[in-house]
Amino acid sequence: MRTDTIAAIATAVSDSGIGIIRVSGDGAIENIDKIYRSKSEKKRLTDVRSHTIHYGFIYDGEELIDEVMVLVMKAPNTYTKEDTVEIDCHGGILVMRKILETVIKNGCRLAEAGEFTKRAFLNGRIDLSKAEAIMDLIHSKNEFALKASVQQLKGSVSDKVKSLRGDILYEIAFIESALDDPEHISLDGYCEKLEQMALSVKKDLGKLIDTADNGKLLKDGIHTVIVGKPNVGKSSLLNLIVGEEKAIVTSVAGTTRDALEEYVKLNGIGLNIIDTAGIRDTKDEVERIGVERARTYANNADLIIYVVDASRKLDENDREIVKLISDKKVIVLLNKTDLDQVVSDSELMTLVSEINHLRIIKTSTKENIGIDEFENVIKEMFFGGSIVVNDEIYITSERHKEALLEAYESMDLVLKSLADDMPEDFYSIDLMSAYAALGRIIGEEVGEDVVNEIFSKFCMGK
Ligand SMILES: Nc1nc2c(ncn2[C@@H]2O[C@H](COP(=O)(O)OP(=O)(O)OP(=O)(O)O)[C@@H](O)[C@H]2O)c(=O)[nH]1
Ligand SMILES: [Mg+2]
Repeated sequence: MRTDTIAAIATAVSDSGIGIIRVSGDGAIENIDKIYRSKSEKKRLTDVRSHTIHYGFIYDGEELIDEVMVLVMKAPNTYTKEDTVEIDCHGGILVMRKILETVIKNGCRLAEAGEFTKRAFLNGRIDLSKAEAIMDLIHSKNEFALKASVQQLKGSVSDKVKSLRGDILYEIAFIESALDDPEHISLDGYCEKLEQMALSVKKDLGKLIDTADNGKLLKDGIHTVIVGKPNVGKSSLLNLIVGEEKAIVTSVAGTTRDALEEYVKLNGIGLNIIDTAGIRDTKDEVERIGVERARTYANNADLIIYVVDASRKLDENDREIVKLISDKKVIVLLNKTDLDQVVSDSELMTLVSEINHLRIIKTSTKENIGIDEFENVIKEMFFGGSIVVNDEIYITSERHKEALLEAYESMDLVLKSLADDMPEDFYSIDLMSAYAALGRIIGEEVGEDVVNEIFSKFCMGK
């Protein structure tokens, strides 16, 4: 069956040095041949060898559009495993669009977002976890994210998943054969062997799941929200961490109204850090909305930085804030310690006693005191002090984590059935579920809707 031929601009749609129009499908070479003319006008792209580059011009009928280089790559050694042509043109927006239009007029259709990579997946060149890794790689915001996605693209996640699935499948097959042919295959003593295997698979799954939370935080950054009463130094802190005067700082309480978000890197850890309006009861309509937003952001945060002004008495607003954040990871900054301290250590301890996950640091954003300690504390709080980004496999996708958790639970059920002396077909049902759950990570046993959802997040031309 012939596939339709898709085309898209593969480079950023902005004025740049070169632009690339990418074309893939059975008609790729023929279609582009219709609009390509070599200098001598004798060369036909349909005759050239695979993986070669050709200089020439793109014409729309008799109208010359651009001077180009054309790459011809025949299936199957291409990104999509289909015949692929790339047109390198001059990188003007208008030129790229005109070439794309001409390509489409000549038998191609506009590709959907991620459709090239989707074809690579559907044609079996990459599995789903690798396709996701390609997308992560493009969107990487820091070195960890980049490293983790390259590892995943190289197959770290799929290899591990495939090997675990292999182990599980072996047992399923063994049980099935033994049940089919009890005369020749005995299940005597098998339970101990299966138990060993189930324990070992469960342990491996547990290890992978444990990397998921850190993996996700390292990849996306820690969602950090600065909260506190008005005028305690929240915006000053943001500016200090970011290293720029991003937020307005004044001595007027209620300066920050709208939340302000910045991405910063501290010791290799990404923080999505949000400065919010000081929380207090207020009649001012605009400020009130700001305070509401602060509460919402605080609710969704991975980390709260609660700033307290050491030079002013604690009050009802502080108690209110503590209630809001008591089940979060919180770093309390006792700020303005360069001034006379009005808040005693014991008063502060009493105030924050209901917060479970807590560190307190004395700071002065004015004199840059305590900020180094603050950075170290973040590391300790989230990564046990050290971040090892070597060859360990990190799970960075929520989708993968869910599948691993499901497989983990199924293995647990296998162990339970063993402990309860259940009949063998009970084991195979749960082994099958674990096998299927793991299959979803690499794209086996996923529905079309999941596949479409994943690829729709890609950019055009990828
Ligand atoms: N002495 C001293 N003053 C500080 C310190 N940090 C901030 N300030 C001052 O405190 C005032 C308020 O600072 P901001 O950073 O605007 O405080 P905020 O918490 O963002 O205030 P709102 O946006 O109104 O909620 C400014 O005049 C700052 O210069 C500090 O560590 N020591
Ligand atoms: Mg502020």
